Formats: sequence, structure tokens, C-alpha cells
Amino acid sequence: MIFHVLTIFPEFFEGPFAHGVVKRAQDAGILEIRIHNLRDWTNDRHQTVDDRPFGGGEGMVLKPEPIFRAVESIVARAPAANPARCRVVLLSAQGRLFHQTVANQLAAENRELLLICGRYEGVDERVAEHLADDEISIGNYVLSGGELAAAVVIDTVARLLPGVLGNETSAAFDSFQDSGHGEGLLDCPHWTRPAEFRGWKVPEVLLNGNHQEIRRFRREAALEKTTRLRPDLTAASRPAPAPQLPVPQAGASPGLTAPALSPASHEPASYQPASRAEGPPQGKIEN
Ligand code: 9WO
Repeated sequence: MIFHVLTIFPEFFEGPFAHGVVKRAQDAGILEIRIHNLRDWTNDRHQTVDDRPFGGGEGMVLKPEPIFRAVESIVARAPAANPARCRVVLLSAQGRLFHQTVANQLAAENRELLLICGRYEGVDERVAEHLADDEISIGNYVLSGGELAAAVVIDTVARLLPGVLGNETSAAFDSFQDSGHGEGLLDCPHWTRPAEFRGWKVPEVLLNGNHQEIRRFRREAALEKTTRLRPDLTAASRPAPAPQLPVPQAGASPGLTAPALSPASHEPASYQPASRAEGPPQGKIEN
């Protein structure tokens, strides 16, 4: 799969893809990441990519012309010269929310991906309206630009491609973080040596070699942690489809009695911060 990134900071991407799984997949020819400098598509000697916003206000806005020229040039150069072979995505805080199911779809689509990174105060809206096929946000927060978001999307999609994790049957068709502990559950906690560290002991069951007990323990631990930290992923947090028996409180009795997660649990739901987590109240994004 070929990923294109359009950015005014091409050097930004020297780091994120030079390590680990994504690096190996590039070396193996499974995927290719092509970074394009937006300034290469300017015509003036100052290589201007931005201008003042109509209507007034703070800061600058990325101009449409270099972005249109860049995208049309990159897409036309793609194999088969068929624009339908490349999905053009604008990364922005106003986009539809990125999550595992979106990543699965992008990985399974068999299309190149071109990610446009915004900067300054924003991107001329005609890019979203008339150039991009899609507008994606990686979360409910404001970044300084789309580059970090592009790196997140590429990493998430890349590891789903057949062969990247060594699994020829693509993980793209599995469920959200399929940990093997149950549909939609987050991964279970992990421990390694030493068996005792500063007085904290690794759960005994993991040391006894009884693999049936270990499987059961891991499933329960995954369920408990998901219920405690991510109640939004549990069936109990979903609105009832019809009048029914009272739904147990999320987190009230974690463990085996917790409700199974619904298959739709990869979809974003109202997020409640975990009790241990710190951070501002959820709601309006401010900067
Ligand atoms: C600023 C702002 C201030 C108050 C309320 C909402 C607000 N949204 C923004 C905003 O979206 N600023 C952008 C930040 C301007 C262009 C560069 N920025 C950006 C963020 N590019 N890409 C992202 C982004 C964020 C999350 N997921 C994907 C991309």
C-alpha cells in the first residue's frame, strides 16, 4: 500500500516511520510512504502557501492553489493514473472521528491514501469541499497541525496490512484490538520478570503453567480493566433499545458478571474519563 503525505514540514516524518513494525514493512516492500513538500507546488519565489483569512481574524490560512496542484499531480502520477485508486483525506479537528473500524476499512480498501496536513489557523474550505474525499479527526482535541494525526493514521492502517505483523490473513478484518479474550475487549494486562518487584507480585496464576486457568484469568482481567477504564466500550453504557430490565451500573461489579461488550463497541460513544485519569472536563474543545 502506498501512503502519500502532503505537508509543509516534510522533516517531521523522518522520525515516526523509521522504527519498528512500520520500518520493517517498508523495507519488505509491503508499504511505501511518500512525503511531499507542499511548497514544491508554489509558483512564487517566496513559495507562499498561506494567506490572510477572508472576513478577518487571527493568523493565516493555507491557500487552495498549491494544495489542489499537489494533490492533482500526486494522484495523476499514481499507478493506472486512475484517481479512484487514491483516497484523498484532509486531517482536521472538524473531521469524522478516526477509530479502529475506520482503519480497518482504509486498510481493506486496496487504494492509495493521500493525507493532507493542515497548519496555521486552518485550510481553505474548498479543499474539504471539492478536493478531499474524506475529512478525518483523530480525536476530540486541537493539534497544531495535521502531521501528528497523519502519523497516527498511517501507523494504525499499516499494521493491518497483510504481512506487516507476520500474519498473512489480514488483521483488517478482525474486530477492535482482537486480543483473543473476547470480542471488543481491550488487551489484558501483561507482566514479565521479576516475579516480585518492590514487593509487587505477579499474579500467581500466570506462573503455574495451567494454560486454561491463564486464559480465563486474562479474559477476566481484560474485562475488568475495560469496564473500569473504558465503560464507554461496554454494552452497559449504551442506551437501551427498548424498555427492559434494569441495566447493571458500569463498573459496579467488574469481573465475570460484567455484561459482554457489544459488537458495535468500536464505534465512538460518549466518553467518561476513568476515575484515576487526570485531565480537564470533557466537552467544548478550547485552546
Ligand atoms: C482551533 C480551535 C479553537 C477553538 C475551538 C476549536 C478549534 N479548532 C481549531 C482547529 O481545528 N485548528 C486547526 C489546528 C487549524 C489547522 C491546523 N490544526 C490542525 C488540527 N490540523 N489538523 C488537526 C487535527 C486534529 C485532530 N485530528 C486530526 C487533525
